[in-house]
Amino acid sequence: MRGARRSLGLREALRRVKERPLEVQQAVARAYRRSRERASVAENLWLAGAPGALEAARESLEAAIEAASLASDRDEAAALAALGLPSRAVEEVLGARGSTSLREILGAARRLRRALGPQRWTAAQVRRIRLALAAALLGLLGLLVLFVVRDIQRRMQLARAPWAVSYWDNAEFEGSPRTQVGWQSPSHDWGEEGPLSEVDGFALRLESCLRLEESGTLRLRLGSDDGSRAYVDGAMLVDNWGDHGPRQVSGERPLGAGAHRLRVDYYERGGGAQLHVDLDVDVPYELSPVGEGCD
Ligand SMILES: [Ca+2]
Repeated sequence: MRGARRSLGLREALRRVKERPLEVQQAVARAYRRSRERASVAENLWLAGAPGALEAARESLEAAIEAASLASDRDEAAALAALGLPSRAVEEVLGARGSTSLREILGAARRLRRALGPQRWTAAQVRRIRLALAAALLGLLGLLVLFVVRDIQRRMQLARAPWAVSYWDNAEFEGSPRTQVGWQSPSHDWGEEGPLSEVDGFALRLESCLRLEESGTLRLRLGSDDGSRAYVDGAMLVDNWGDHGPRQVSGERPLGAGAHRLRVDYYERGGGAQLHVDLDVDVPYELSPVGEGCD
């Protein structure tokens, strides 16, 4: 019997919890929901490249540990603790910030061990647990390398792409932008969705450097749903602001030779979302990332 014993599945563990006193059932259910919700939030934030994913993943793990601490025996505890086993994205988040997060993982593992309470593990079980922890840490280290490589790629893209795009998760540009990415083209039609996780209620600021070989005239047309505005060297050129469906507004301005800073602000309140930026200059020009000489 002892030799044939296998770890309990989560479904069986949750069934067993239903036989426990009501307050224990409720506490496990709360921790279970929180763990699942935070894991989902962590995954969304991670996919969006946004801050806060690490914290959400940690909260998911801690909620799972809380559920495990309420278990009646070690099999049930192990199954409930498995709630905190993060999905692939969350694992990357946990492994993404170098030694700090690895320390967090080790800390969580220690807390989990304490939460499981006094154990009478067999030597074989202890070996298996150690092997599993070692394998998990090795896997996380691999994911850490992967994340670092991805982050370098993102930064390189931002440095090369002509449009630097700052993203706010509200339509009012309130607070700091949540993330910054590089776009080759400023025009997008998101339909009923958005560029990241927010379907409605987001804002973008696009910045680029327009370099003219000689004096010329810039014609700029903004089509957007909802509002958008374009600025050249800090002065507004096109005003297409306000809550509205797809609408185009154009403007033009003579510009001297050299570098000019372009900025397009855009926000989406609800419903469909699109932004089209059409540039036309009657002399040779190029768009490049905003940087030295274009401030
Ligand atoms: Ca809209």
